[in-house]
Amino acid sequence: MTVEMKNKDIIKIQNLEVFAHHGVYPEERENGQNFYVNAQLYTGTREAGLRDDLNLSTNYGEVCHFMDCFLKQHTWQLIESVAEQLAEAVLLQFERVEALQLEIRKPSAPIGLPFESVSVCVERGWHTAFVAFGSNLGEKEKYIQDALKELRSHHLIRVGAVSDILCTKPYGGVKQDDFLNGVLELRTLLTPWELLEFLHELEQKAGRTRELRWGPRTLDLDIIFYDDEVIDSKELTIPHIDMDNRTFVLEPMCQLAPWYRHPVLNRTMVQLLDELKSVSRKLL
Ligand code: A4P
Ligand code: MG
Repeated sequence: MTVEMKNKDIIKIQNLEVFAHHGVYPEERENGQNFYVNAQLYTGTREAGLRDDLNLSTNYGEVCHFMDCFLKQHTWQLIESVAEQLAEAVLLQFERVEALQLEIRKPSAPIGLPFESVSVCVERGWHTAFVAFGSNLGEKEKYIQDALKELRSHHLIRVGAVSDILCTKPYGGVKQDDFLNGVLELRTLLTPWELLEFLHELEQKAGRTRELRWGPRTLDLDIIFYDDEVIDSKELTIPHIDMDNRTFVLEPMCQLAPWYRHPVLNRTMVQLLDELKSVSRKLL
């Protein structure tokens, strides 16, 4: 999966030298060695460039000092961990950085053969997801509000706009109580699978049991979109497989992002809702 780079502008840092204590062997962790960091920060530079104003950009000096401190303060065995943790820390610390490519080089790795350098490269960034929520059992409103609170307190998730909460008739043929439904937008550093896992945890916290497909539930959290990704796997289908047949998803989506285009159906949310309504009219 590649990070969506909406911004093509790059601030590049090459071969920042940091003396630190990462390594599998105890002597590496004790004695330390030089690491070299190459970073490409994806961050809009146009406004700052036009106005010649550092406040509108990311200060590369601050980024270098931050990376130097971070790598010195921690100790990991693997340069995979160094890269992973440093990428996350930079993305959390510098809000204008949307994504980054990071290479951690370790030219003095204890390999016992002549070599120039080993390195790990990662590409990480913020992703935008739309999550639909629904409840039709027990304290419906409370389950939804509790989930929103948990989502807001996850350090790798930034909840943005939340739609109105609608009362909707059950869809899918199972006789059951009315639903409360809505959609929220979030930005996250989690992968789609990690986000799904967290949503499942929240469903479990709400006492969700899975007895009947499409049956009553205390809390249902579905990923509708994750950037423009198209994912078909055993546990996850993105865009959500049935969203275009559900007014209780399309109406809140139209409130949040009417212009958003479904990456497979190639229709905006407004178009999908209009089409669904005209099909239902024809069926009446
Ligand atoms: N899964 C695959 N893709 C996704 C995705 N994009 N987001 C997998 C979330 N989960 C996804 O879901 C079963 C499995 O789907 C998950 O374990 C996950 O790996 P589930 O929520 O456990 O099972 P379910 O809810 O019984 O089935 P399903 O098909 O997910 O039902 P839905 O789509 O959740 O619909 N009527 C109204 N008015 N409002 C509603 O909210 N909801 C449903 C259930 C029926 N009728 C409704 C409503
Ligand atoms: Mg579900």
